[in-house]
Amino acid sequence: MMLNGVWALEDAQGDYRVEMILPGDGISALFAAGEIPDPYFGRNEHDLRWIADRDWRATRSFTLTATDCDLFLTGLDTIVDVLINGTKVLSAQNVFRTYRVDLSEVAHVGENTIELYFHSNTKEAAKRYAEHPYPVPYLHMNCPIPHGNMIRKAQCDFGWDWNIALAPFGVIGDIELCPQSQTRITGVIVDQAHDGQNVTVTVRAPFESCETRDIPFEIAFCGQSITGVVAARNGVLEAAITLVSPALWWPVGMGEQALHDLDVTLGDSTQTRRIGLRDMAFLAQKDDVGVGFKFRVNGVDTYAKGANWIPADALSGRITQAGVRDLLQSAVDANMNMIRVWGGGRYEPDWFYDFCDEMGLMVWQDFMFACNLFPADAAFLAEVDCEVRETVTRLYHHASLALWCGDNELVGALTWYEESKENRDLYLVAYDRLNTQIERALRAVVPEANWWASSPSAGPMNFGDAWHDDTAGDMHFWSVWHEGKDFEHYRDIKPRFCSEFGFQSYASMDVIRSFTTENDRNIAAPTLESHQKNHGGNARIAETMFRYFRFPTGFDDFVYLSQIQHGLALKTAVSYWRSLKPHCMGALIWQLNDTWPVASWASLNYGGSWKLPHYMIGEFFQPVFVTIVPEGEMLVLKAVNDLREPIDIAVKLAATKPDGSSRILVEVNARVGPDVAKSLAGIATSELAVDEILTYCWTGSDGTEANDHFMLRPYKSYDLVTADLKLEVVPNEEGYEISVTSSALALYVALEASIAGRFSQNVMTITPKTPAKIQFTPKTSGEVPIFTVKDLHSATYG
Ligand code: BMA
Repeated sequence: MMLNGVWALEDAQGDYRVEMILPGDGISALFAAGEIPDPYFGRNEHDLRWIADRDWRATRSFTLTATDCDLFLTGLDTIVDVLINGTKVLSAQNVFRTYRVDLSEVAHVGENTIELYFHSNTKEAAKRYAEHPYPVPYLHMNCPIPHGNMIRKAQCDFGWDWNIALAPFGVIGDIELCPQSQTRITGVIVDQAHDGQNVTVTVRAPFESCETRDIPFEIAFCGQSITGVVAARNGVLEAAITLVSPALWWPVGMGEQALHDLDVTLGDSTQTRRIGLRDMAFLAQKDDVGVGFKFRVNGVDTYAKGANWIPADALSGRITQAGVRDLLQSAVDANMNMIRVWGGGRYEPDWFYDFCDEMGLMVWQDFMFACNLFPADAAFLAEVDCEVRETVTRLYHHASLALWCGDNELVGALTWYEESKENRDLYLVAYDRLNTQIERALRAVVPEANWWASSPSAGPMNFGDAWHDDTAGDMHFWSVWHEGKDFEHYRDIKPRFCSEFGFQSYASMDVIRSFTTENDRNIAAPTLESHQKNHGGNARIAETMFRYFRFPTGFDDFVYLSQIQHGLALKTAVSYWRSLKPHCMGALIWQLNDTWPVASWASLNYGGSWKLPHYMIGEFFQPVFVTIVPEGEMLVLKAVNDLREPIDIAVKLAATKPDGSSRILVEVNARVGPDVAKSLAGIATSELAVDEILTYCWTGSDGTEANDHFMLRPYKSYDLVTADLKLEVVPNEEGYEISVTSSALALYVALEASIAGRFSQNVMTITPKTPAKIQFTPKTSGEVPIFTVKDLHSATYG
């Protein structure tokens, strides 16, 4: 019996009494009841922090016909007492765990009450901080609400450089009553051994039982089954099945995502998992340069293209499966094959990883520790131990699961705080205790798991600056955004694997409209400043525009250009790093999604629509891709092929003037082998006249057709002319086909529709000779959209 649904919520002072839907959070409940305004609108956030400072109580009743049942509670957020008929049965203190409570002694046949007493998380965190024998610092810059690091709750709930700070309370998972069974399977852990053709699947199912006789079991997988009996009362059921040449699971773009049901039955308990068969190797090996970092799937080295994932919403009550699926699908649609579940959020629910399995999206899974320092006393470590074991047991079987990573940026964080700078010994030892505890708990469940101690890291036992070390391990390369370096600086490094880098932009206009009034729509308006959580972020966006562009004309031009420069920053990095393959084997953009409407590094808007950079990502993550790499006085044309077969590629490179007139410089036809980056041609920069830019297009035998441009100097130094863009819109079955023509060179041509939907491409280089045809697919049918268009000239030369 699910106890999800409607509960009664009241604060301990008795001021509020509203309905609360579980799973859900208290702030969403207060908003739904009309007690508070929309937290995401305007500057409302700042008037709502009192909610987290109170204690709250959620109650409901339920009827039992028998009392021998267990209560399962997942995602109690966070310091929560559970009372049944007034008797306390649980004191929970870790949102990342599932708790089980035996109700047989406290419940009765008939009506019972359950109460969740939510202690103020902020007060409890502050109390723990005060009681701790030495100060445990947290990142003030990110977290307006202090001391979140003292409790096991999503760290970004206390604010982050992209998050609203509300420290919500509630329940993130299910509350379920189950009849006590004789036998209970508590996990299904699946190991795979691939020997080229055959796959041996070893299933380990820990269980508890109060049976007095032998317990029969059956494990059924891919048409085979193993049966037998176990004599033990508690233990691990273990069996292996070997399959000959089974259909394998591949990351998207490399093959199909075959998934097979695995059924494990022990006595009266059955568990089912969907298993994808794949050999997921993580290789961090010493080489001539330093330490490599790559994934090898089914024997094939795989360039990881992806982004970092943060929680789908700041308020868990607003998260839906459909919304999350849509965000992940957008990652795949932009040619990504990996997502990093970042350590300042949460372990996601089972269905999240099911979606990733289905979509072929590899998952890099952090453990939930980020940027702050953390306690390392016995009680804290005991919580961590339970959390890690439960999480690994729950998630390990997923085909998409590629890597377990100890934390986000905790090694670097040792250098950020006065306390840890002054007494590095203490904090380094505490860090190592925590990190070792995480690794031990992981290995206790899966000895052979793919493990990386921290991100970024230059490798085992290396506690140096992995942010800037491009010889070893993974990097978080933030010099362009956080240190204000030029975009070109992305080409000064050769990462082995860049697991974080990014640039910010504003949310799209429709999203901005959703949280502002007319007066707020100005880059310096207090509401827009409040919807920018990175100190100096708006100034960095504006200042970067000065470096590269003429200044935009109106507010919506500014928003447009912020997104173009966001995409340009990412493209500069990725197109170069992909050309370094196999030295560099991955680029994960910071960040995919937003938790609320905010200016941020996300390429998707809050709500899931595509910002312009997301369209650009789709282009520069294409499996067959051509780019220009400046090398001294030369511009080198490079092709990258991520496919497993060779392709024939034809590239035309021209010098084009702002009026659209152009002359061909190079035409090449080349065969590019599987999985390589290759130089195709080079031209001297001196071949370009001062007002010429490079335009180039390529076609691949795999069907790729694309084009791009490259400028030697900042855009602002070219005298662009009006391109007189014309749209011709023809309705068709899926929506609308739009033809765009221009009378001159038009850069960063971007379409906008008055209704929600997706363009087949956007952000285009259009010349009189190369018009564009775009499909627009509305999200819902009905209203006829109005299309508008911008390009660099219209937005910045007005
Ligand atoms: C990285 C992340 C986050 C942060 C982002 C942008 O370091 O790990 O902590 O939001 O940078 O600053």
